[in-house]
Amino acid sequence: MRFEVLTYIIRDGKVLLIEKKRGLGSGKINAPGGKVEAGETPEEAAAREVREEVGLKLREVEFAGILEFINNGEIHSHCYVFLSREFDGDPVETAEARPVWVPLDRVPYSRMWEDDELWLPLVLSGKKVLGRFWFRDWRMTDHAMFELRAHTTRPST
Ligand code: 8DG
Repeated sequence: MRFEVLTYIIRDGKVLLIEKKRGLGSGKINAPGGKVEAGETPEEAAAREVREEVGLKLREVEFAGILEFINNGEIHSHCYVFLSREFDGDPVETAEARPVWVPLDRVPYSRMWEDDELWLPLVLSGKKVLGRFWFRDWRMTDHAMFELRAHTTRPST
C-alpha cells in the first residue's frame, strides 16, 4: 500500500501552493507533498516534504482528511491531507517546486488535479473529508466524497 501526504499551509487569508516541477502531476498546481517513507508517520512525512519542497519548518499540522486515488482500476495511493497554520521561515523555490501564495478565494482549480475542486474548498474552510476518486489515464471518471463529522449519537431505546 502506498501512502502519500498533502499539506495546505494557510496564513493571512492565503494558502501556499506550488507549481510542481517534477514527478506525478508536474506542471500542475498542488500543495507540497509526496510519499510517506518507511518508519515515518504521515505527520512527519508532511513536515519533511514541506521542508524539502519549499524550505519551511512546520510547527503543527492538523489532520484534514483522507483521499484514495484509483487509476485504471488499481489503487494508486491513499493520501493524508493536512492543514498547517504555524510554521517558521519563508517559502523558497527548490528543484521540486515553485511556491506561490494564493488568496483562499482564488484557488486556480483549472490548473490543478480535477478532483481538487470537489474536496479542497471543504478542507480550506476547516472541514474534514473522506474521498475516493477514480481515474482513467489520470482523467477523473467518478468520485465518492463525504465530509467527516464527529457525531454524538444516543442509541434509541
Ligand atoms: P516524492 O518523490 O516527492 O515522494 O513524490 P513525487 O514523485 O513528487 O510524486 P508522488 O510521490 O507520486 O506524489 C504525488 C503527489 O501528488 C502526492 O503528494 C499526492 C499528490 N496527488 C496525487 N493525486 C492527486 C490529486 O488528485 N489531487 C492532489 N491535490 N494531489 C494529488 O497523487
